[in-house]
Formats: sequence, structure tokens, C-alpha cells
Amino acid sequence: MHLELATRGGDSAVDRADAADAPGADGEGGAAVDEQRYRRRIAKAKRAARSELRAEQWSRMRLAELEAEHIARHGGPDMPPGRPADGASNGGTCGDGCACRIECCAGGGRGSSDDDRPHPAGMFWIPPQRDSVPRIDAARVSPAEFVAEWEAPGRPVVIRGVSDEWPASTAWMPEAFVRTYRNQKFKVGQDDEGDKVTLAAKYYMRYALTDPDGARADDSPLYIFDASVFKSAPQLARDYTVPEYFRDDLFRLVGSSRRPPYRWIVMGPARSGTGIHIDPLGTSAWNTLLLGHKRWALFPPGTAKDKIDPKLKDREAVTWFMNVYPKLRAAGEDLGMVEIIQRPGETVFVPGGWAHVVMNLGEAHAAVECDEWFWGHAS
Ligand SMILES: O=C(O)CCC(=O)C(=O)O
Repeated sequence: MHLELATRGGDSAVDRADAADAPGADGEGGAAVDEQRYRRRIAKAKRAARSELRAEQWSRMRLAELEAEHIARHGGPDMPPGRPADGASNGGTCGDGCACRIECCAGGGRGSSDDDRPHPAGMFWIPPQRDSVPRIDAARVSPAEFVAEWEAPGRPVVIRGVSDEWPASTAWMPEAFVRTYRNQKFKVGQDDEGDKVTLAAKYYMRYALTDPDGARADDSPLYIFDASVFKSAPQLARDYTVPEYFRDDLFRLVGSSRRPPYRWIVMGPARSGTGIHIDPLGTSAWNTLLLGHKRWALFPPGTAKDKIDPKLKDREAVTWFMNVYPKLRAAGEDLGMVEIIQRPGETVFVPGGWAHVVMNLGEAHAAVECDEWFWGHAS
């Protein structure tokens, strides 16, 4: 979705239509005008971002309904999405400052019969034992140790504790975010010409969080994935700090004007995500999640492309998890597949050359994260 290294900069049809709205005009036009404008913006963005789909086809797989049915059946009637049913626990719950109490990352080896048990949090969740990626604490592992243990050998790892002090931990939470960036436009896709498709934060947040006919109904919702907004809203770059492990980055030597896009603000609701890909130019990546949960599947360099990236009707992450993942689940270990449920406050390190596919989980809340590519020392 965001993998193009150069966008064609020109305004899209959606941009031009948005420009006709004076910022703040929604406050004066009354609810009816707001409503119409909101619906128009979303419809236009969807048409531009995925021209192969007609409006009603955005929910043709009925995934939102199926997910709700799954939760009703397996999650218990009064359980918020993600909270395990009594007796469903197979090894620990989300802890360490995460308020959701979802069991997800306890580790503990694969192959348990619990593997096949429906997860109470939703149909795209995996049992904790499938998440086998080690966690390290940023305060306890020095940069030299990080390079030796993880970066140089190219091993994925999840780092805890890098974002505790970031202003983004509060500034990027949905309510604060929409207050600050109300009329700021964010990229939510790309049209057939390669131009970016944008939406103002106030429209996107409504679509993602509160409109029952918005993202909640869509199989693979629109997803904020924006690198260029750091230019028009430079404060965003001051809301986070590059973790120490990744500061010594050869990419910087290219110079800021010639450096390809390398950092993104990413926000999306359940089932939005990024289809399978390998990050370009041999870059590695770090990805810090501030809110919500994300599911990852990663494959080591050299994995046969036809096994993990067969031709599908689209390249959406949810399509991959529904059609490719079930066939790989058993063979995954032979292929070297590793899986992660990333929790708030966790940073995933993706070494160069690893193919990966990523999908946001959860119900009403968006995943909010910061994502950067880098070259580092070893690549
Ligand atoms: O968070 C995501 O949706 C995917 C991020 C990713 O895969 C990347 O930036 O390469």
C-alpha cells in the first residue's frame, strides 16, 4: 500500500474536491451538511483507492458480521472483544500496562491442541503459543548487544519500553489526534494513476471509529499510511524518538532531500493492514504500536515466493490471512514462518529481506503506530 518509493505528487480528484471545502466549514453548515460531506468524502476516497470495487463490494465477504458472530459465540455475552472466556486461558494474559487483558503473547511452544480452539477475541486472533518471537526490554539490552543478537544475524524480535516517554503515546490517541489534526489530510490509499488518496482526520476518524456503516462494515477498511504528512505537519516527527538501536542509520547519509520515504504514521481499524511484501532496498524496519493489536506473519529471506505470495484477487492483508495462511499454518514451521501478536507499547524489528504481512485486530479502536525503514549496521 505504501511501498512506492516515489509518488507522483499531483492532486487527486479527492484532493481537489476536498480543497473546495474551507477548513472548519463543517462547524457552520450544520449536521446535515456535515453528514453529506462526510459520506461524499468517504465514497470518493473508496472509489479512488480501490476502483475495482463497487460500493457494496467493500463488505461482500461480510467479515464484520462474521467476526461479531464469532465473538458472540466464543467470547461470551458480556465480554468486551478480546477478553478471554473463563477456561479459555492457555498461558497468560496481556499485562505490562496493557489495559485490554487479552491473552496473546505468553509464548510456550506450538502444537498444543489449544491451537485449534476458537479464540474468544475474534476469528483473526491466534492462540498465544503461536507467537514465538522473543521479547526484549530496551532498558536491559545495549545497542551493541542488539546488533550482535538480532540485527547482524537478521532475527526478528519484539522490543518493549521504547515508546514510554513519547508524546505520541497521548497526542496520537484518537480523541486528541482528531482535535489537533481535524482538517489535516492523511493518505489513506493510492488511485490507479499512483496519486495519493487523502481524507481529513475528522472524516477518517469518524469512518474508522464511530460510523456503523463505515470501517466497521468493511472487509478491508481504508488505512492511514502516510509518509508525506511529516512535511505538512512537522510536529508529528517531534512526537516520537527513534529508538537508540536504530539511530546509527546509513540511510541518513543519503541526505534528507534524496532520502526515499522512510517513516510513516499508520492508523487503522480492525481488518485494515498491509499485504505480503519485502521492504525495498534491503532495508530493515522497526514498527512501534501505541494502541490496539496487530497480527504479523513473517518469512525468512529466500522463502519461495509462490508458496507465500500466490496470485489472489487482491493484495489485501485480510485476503491473505483468509486464503493463504490456513494452507501455511501446518507447513509454516518448515518455511520458518514466525507469527506475532503485537501489543501496545511493543516495537517489532523486521530484519531486511523478511517477507511480512500485517493486519490490525480489534473492534472499535484503531491501531496507531509509527513505522520506519532503515539500513542500520549489518545490511
Ligand atoms: O503496519 C503495517 O500495516 C505494516 C507495516 C509494514 O509492513 C512495513 O512498513 O513494511
